[in-house]
Parts: sequence; structure tokens; C-alpha cells
Amino acid sequence: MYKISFVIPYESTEKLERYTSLMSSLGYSGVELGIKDPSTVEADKIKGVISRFNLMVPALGTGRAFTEDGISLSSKDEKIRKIAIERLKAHIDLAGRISSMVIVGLIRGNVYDDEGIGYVRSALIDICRYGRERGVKILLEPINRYEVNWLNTIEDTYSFIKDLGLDNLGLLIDTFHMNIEEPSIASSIFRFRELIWHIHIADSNRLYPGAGHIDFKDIFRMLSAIKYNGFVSAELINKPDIETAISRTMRYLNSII
Ligand code: LER
Ligand code: MN
Repeated sequence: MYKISFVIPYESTEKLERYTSLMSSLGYSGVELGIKDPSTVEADKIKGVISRFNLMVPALGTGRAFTEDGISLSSKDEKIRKIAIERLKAHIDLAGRISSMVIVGLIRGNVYDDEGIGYVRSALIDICRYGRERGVKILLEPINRYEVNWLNTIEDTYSFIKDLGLDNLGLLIDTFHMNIEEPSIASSIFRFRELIWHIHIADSNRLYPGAGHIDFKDIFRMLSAIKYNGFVSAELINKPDIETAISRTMRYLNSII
């Protein structure tokens, strides 16, 4: 039995309630939240909604700070780097209250030299220490070359994590990125299984699984083989609309696993 969740860009508890009610009726186990600024959300209300529908929040997405506010850990501007670290710590505070992990994806930003890599390394050391004190794990996500200019492959990201040697830093892998960057999705999952703590799924066109040409049967065969027991979370372009994407994702997964 896989634990399936769905990524919702968090806007309001009313919308969260509507989507989680549908998810719970369809057999989802979790809802993953993409939050721009955790200091503006009401944690108690979120907690209330997810417990009412018996859902977990496996992870908090942090990329909106980069895409909507232009904030990153690798910025040349020290003030912006500080804001990015504070933003991630606020995510960790929230994650500690709702037993989530925190994603470092696009918020790492682009890097053009060793100085930029150094900024991200020291930020991750700081963030992981903060997370460890609160029992929160951090997920570093390999993202394809068209969205960010480094840590595109699982191999590069795995080596980066190993080199840092932080025990609460692991991998979030995403089928959309893997379809672009990995030589073989299933082989890469097997090779780096030791650090895979969370999975995003989307089809080759970022739509719901089944809408493109990724071989999900092959991927789930490999996940069974490695006895993966984390969450599989659909992160999609929610077309034609979010409710349809939620329903079609579960219908397709039920037909193949
Ligand atoms: C974030 O999880 C991700 O996969 C990026 O592609 C954000 O758009
Ligand atoms: Mn992702």
C-alpha cells in the first residue's frame, strides 16, 4: 500500500478544506502544501483541517519564495540570503508542529561560481541544525536544467548531500525532472535508494499521471523492489482544474498499482 498525497498551493483554509475533503474521500493519505510565507498562515487552522480529514502533511514546499518573491539561498545580496534562511526556518517551525519535512528545491537558486555554492552549503548547515533541534528533516530536490542551473541530476545531488554529511538532509526525487535528466528513472531510483525520503510524481508534461508518456508501472515496480515506504506526492499543473487533477491522479494510480 502506497501513501499517496497531492501538492496544493496553499491559499486559504477554506480551499484547503474543499480539496482535502475530496482527497480524503478518494483514499489519499496526505496533502503536501506549497506555502509562500509560513508567517502568514494559521498553523492551528491547518492542523484542524488535516486532522479532521485524517491526512498527513508529508512535506512543505518552499519554491514559491523563489518564483513569486525572487528569494534564494545563493543570492549575491546578503540581505536576500538572510531572508531565504529565515523563510526556511519559519517553514521548519511549522513543519515541527505538523510532522512534515521541508523541501529545498528552487529556493537554493542558481549558482555561477564557488562562492554561490558556498552560500548554499553554509545555509544548509544552518538550516539542518535548526531542523534537527525540532525533529524536522530537510529534502534537497534535483530539478531539471530549464528551471535551475545546478543539482539537476540525482547523482549530483546525492554527492552534494554525502559531501555535506548532514544526517537530516535527504533526497526528494521528482518524475518530471527525472524524465529530463536521468538516463533511466528506475535505475536511478535503485542506485540512490538509500537517501530517497520523498517522491513527487507528474507525467512528462507536468499533468496528472497517465496524461503523458512516463512509464509509471516501471517506476512502481522499482519502488516495490526497494520497499520504498515514504509518500508519493502528485505535484502537477492542475489542468483542467485542481479537483479533476486530484480525481484523475488517484484513478490512474489505482489502475496501475
Ligand atoms: C518543486 O518541487 C519542483 O519540482 C519544481 O519544478 C517547482 O516548479
Ligand atoms: Mn517537485
